[in-house]
Amino acid sequence: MERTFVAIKPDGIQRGLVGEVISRLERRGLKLVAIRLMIVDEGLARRHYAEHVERPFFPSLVDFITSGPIVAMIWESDNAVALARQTIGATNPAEATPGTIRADLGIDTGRNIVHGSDSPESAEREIGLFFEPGHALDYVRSNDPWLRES
Ligand code: DAT
Ligand code: MG
Repeated sequence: MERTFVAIKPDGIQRGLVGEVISRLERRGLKLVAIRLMIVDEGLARRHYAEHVERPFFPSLVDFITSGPIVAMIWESDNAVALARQTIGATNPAEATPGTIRADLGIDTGRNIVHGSDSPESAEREIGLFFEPGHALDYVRSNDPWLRES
């Protein structure tokens, strides 16, 4: 089992898309194991997006992600990182595949609703930034045998 970090960004909350985003990941079959409604401060924003520090859009990205509450989550499944990224869609909603969250719900790269870790290593790092160790729950879902053959 793999875990990935997904966050509904401030635009997703302000537009009332929290349920929609969670529902899409749930229906895909991923399992929610941790969730937190929170404000990201500038320090956390800069650490989370550290790989982009030299990019021209970095200051507006930090402003945006700190502009209102986000929903930070950990989702679990086989291949969770890739599956969540696939359900989320490409970075630019205008280029994302229809059927993905970003294509169906957005139009602009700077307002693309949701974050998803891009690798298992990023997921581990990002989970560590947003959650205390041991915060994620281990639990059995009764429909798992209907979702996975083994
Ligand atoms: P992703 O969120 O798909 O992993 P990323 O890691 O390359 O994409 O970038 C992080 C976020 O930064 C992205 O969700 C939106 C913003 N961003 C990326 N490229 C951008 C650009 N060219 N102009 C404005 N914002 C951008
Ligand atoms: Mg990224």
